[in-house]
Amino acid sequence: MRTQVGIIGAGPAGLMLSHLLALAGVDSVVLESRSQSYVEQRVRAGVLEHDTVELMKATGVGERVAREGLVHHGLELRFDRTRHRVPLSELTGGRTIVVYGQQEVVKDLAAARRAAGGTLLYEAEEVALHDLTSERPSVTFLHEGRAERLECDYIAGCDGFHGVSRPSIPDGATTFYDWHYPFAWLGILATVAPSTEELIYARHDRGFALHSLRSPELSRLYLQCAPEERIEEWPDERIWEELTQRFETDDGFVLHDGPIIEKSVTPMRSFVCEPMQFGRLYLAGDAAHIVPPTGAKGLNLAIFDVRVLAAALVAAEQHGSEELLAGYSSTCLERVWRVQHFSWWMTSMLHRFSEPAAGGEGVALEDRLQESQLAYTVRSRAAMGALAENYVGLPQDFFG
Ligand code: FAS
Ligand code: PHB
Repeated sequence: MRTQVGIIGAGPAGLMLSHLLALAGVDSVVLESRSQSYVEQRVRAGVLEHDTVELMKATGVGERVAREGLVHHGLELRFDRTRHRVPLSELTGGRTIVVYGQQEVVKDLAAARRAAGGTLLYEAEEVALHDLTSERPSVTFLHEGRAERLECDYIAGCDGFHGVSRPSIPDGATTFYDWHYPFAWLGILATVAPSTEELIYARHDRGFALHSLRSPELSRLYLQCAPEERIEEWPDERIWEELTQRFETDDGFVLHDGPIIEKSVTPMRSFVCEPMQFGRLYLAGDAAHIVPPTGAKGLNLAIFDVRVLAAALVAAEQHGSEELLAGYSSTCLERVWRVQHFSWWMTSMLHRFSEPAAGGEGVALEDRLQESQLAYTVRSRAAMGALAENYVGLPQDFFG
């Protein structure tokens, strides 16, 4: 098999890259190790930045997100039993976020690739990358029982954190920045109408909680738990009891509970691989960086990467210029570190890092710092503006 760009992974990064390349007349083949149904049902992100949605609309895959996506103009910070609204659009010249499930984005992109005659090979096994520093890198894999070799000009590693691309780079050619947080998120999907119009980020002595949503009938909620937490220890009643406590207010907020149809525990880490390229292999999305989901940034950052990569690959394939490709990693890393900082900042402001001391004695200094950060953020227009502009997503050309 032969193509111009071999893409490993059919998540949001791989599919958007294949889509953008096709629009510019550059050929690609996408190899995905899981089945189509698995990839299109995997519950992950739910918040899309302003520019992610604008890109979907501008490239012909925005019809359904425009129809079914929930446009939000604000979010709530909740602490000390009190609500504080952050008017995102007012503070950012009208920019918004859209609540629309990641699996819906993946479905829309995959459907567009199929409609355009794109090559998406699911259940590709034993994917291995070769000759990354040559002019003709290749990928070998097993598909429908046949051994295949895909010859390419370039390879895009869009296979997530646990993929094969990043480990294909020789030791020493990259530097890893890696930090594990001392907690995780227990996430649920419940068939109950959301108890809120906008997302609620709650800081509580018992730990963080987030009320998000997927539709007027489907709620998505998360609570801070221990990294080694086991789902079996969390029957539905215990989850709703804990969430009810963490969202309590003095003005009578009621959290509606209902049947839980999905439960998962997500570890929290900040990870960056520098540079995001080796030879003719270019890493994008979770293959190169992981952010804690508190800032709702992972998917949006993956889309930013492939926007930059698509333009660079088109310039190389159609104009023979590798200048943009040479600058791919440094261009992305400016935004990657900004988003890393914002996600760490949101996580640090809203999660408990220490066990609540019995009877409040010896409350940790960090608790006081968090309370001060929150109190300042909801009173200072400047601080709230900084949160808002990062949350809706900085403009694509923010770093020039
Ligand atoms: P993905 O992991 O999505 O896709 C990689 C693909 O590669 C997968 O389909 C995988 O099966 C495939 N693959 C792996 N190994 C392979 C191999 N050897 N060969 C072939 N294929 C292979 N981000 C947000 O922006 N907003 C949010 O609200 C948000 N919430 C989140 C909530 C949770 C619980 C989690 C876990 C993450 C959340 N994220 C959020 C982050 C998340 O969305 C990721 O950043 C996003 O999936 C990254 O997309 P990709 O880089 O395409 O990687
Ligand atoms: C989600 O809806 O899944 C979601 C929303 C906001 C976050 C993380 C996840 O910060």
